[in-house]
Amino acid sequence: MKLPHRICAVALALAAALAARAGEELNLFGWSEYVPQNVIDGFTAETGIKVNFETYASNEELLSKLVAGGGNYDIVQPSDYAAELMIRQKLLAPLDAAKLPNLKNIAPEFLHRPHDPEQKYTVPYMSGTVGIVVNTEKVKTPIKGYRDVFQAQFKDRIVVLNDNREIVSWALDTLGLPINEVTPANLAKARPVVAEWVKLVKVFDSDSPKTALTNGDVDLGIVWSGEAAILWNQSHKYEYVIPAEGAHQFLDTLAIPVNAKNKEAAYKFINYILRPEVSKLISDAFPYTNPNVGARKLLSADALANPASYPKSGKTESFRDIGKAAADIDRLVTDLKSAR
Ligand code: N2P
Repeated sequence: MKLPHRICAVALALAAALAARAGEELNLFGWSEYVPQNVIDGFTAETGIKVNFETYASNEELLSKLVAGGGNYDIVQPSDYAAELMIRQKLLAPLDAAKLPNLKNIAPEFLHRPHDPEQKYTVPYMSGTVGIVVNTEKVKTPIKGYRDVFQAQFKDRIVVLNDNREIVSWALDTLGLPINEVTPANLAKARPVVAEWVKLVKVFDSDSPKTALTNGDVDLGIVWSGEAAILWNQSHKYEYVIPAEGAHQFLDTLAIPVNAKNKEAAYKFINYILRPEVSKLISDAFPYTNPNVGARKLLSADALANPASYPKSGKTESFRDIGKAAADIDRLVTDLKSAR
């Protein structure tokens, strides 16, 4: 065989191998503004696995799809409390740790948390808090807690997450009630507080609450820490405050639904995400609290000094699965929002 023919044969074999892999796909259902496109593209370039990416903006959206048996996903990205519910309802596949050697990169304090004590179903993705962001060029009074945000003088100058569980937890914290004790009695106490608050809010947005601040629509808000971290990187006039009453700290995870069709591809993707250099790309785009020790070593001093990504102090607490009470929260906030 002459050389050009040999090259041709090699090319054909390669094309065939690629075609064989062309069928491989991965259906990812994750939070919006959380998984950068360059990470997905890097994975596809390396593995040939095509990633179909669908997004949601709340755990409740994810759960309503999955609990109803809908969707055909290979990876989902529940927060801790939603993962806890999914484990309880047997919606997640137990993980084979042998297929996730890069799990060793996760710092121990992010493992074996109450939602998954045996670390059997979930892999930490990013952590963060929900806190107050203030445009200090526009707001001159000190803002330390929820009550300082929800003042009549800030009517129509506030953005908050479009997330019922979050909003109710701020009211519970303000009343000094435990955020995971969502009893009818506590909800009755929270109701008038939330009723007042929703009237003051201009924008409810969980996808990109930073946008209302950058385009000058609002001057302060209660947002995911990564959103506040992006604002801080744009300008230090945006201050991040962990509410004095207490803040919700979340640990978002990656997990494989029990009925996933492409489990091998899912393992490959999760293990890929756990590489320090890949995890660093996530932090670059969405500067939440990175639980990956190797990735943290790759972050710049500036990134690590971002007060929203890596707050130095503040009282924080995690959400737990609250079972049926979640529906009570939804009803309460939906009611009050429609009455405003
Ligand atoms: C990303 C939202 C992140 C975190 N847009 C909420 N748990």
